[in-house]
Amino acid sequence: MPGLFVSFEGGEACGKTTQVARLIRKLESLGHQVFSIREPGSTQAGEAIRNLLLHSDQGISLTPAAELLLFGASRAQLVEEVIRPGLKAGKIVVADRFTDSTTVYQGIARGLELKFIRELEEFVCAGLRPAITFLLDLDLETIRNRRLRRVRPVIGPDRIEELPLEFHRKVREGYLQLAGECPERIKVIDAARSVDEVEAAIWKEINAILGR
Ligand code: Z5A
Repeated sequence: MPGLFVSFEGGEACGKTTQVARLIRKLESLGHQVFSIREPGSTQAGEAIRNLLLHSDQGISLTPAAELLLFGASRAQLVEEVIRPGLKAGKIVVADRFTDSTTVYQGIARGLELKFIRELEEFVCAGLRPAITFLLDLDLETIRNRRLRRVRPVIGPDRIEELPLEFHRKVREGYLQLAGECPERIKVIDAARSVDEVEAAIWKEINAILGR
């Protein structure tokens, strides 16, 4: 496909939203056609699923299997409605989370079967995957501090953020394990540095891809 697909991954409050916005601004200033998406969400159906998964009282008792399938449903809609058309039109698509989140959160941290998760990914994405993924790696203590400082709308922590520290430790280790398995695609970025330093590290990689 002619466009470029970029994704950002990491534990909560690692700086994805901040860096996605900066990357979009920089690419636009250089004349690229670019847009961002977030997962779950970024379609009408996806945003409704997001609310159910993360915020609504109706989602509190979701089982791990139901959770997995809902993340998959949101992604299926997003891939067909937004990502593929964008890439076909030659645009740069920047995703705040994609399939690696499911592998790590539902597979490695929740313990659902990884083989089925890969099959589901293939069913939903049919070979579509980011050309490059930035894993913003952050230790749990810094995550905690950033969470406390974060200015949040009144809704408070989401259902997954409220899971115990042990879950979030598995998330961090899971991401690093995945990055070790896919070193060509997943670039580990030390996200404990300043916003400007993280941005510069990301730009170095993107610039190299755009220059090819
Ligand atoms: N999930 C899943 O389980 N399975 C899936 O398949 C998918 C998702 C797709 C979605 O939440 C939840 O769903 C997520 C995983 C799960 N739950 N968790 N945990 P989300 O992606 O919408 O939200 P999040 O992951 O919790 O991220 P966030 O809260 O939006 O944070 P962020 O985007 O990574 O960070 P930020 O908002 O840019 O920054 C956080 C704060 O730190 C903010 O105050 C910034 O100003 C500050 N910040 C950012 N960078 C820096 C630096 N470098 N230094 C100092 N301070 C900084």
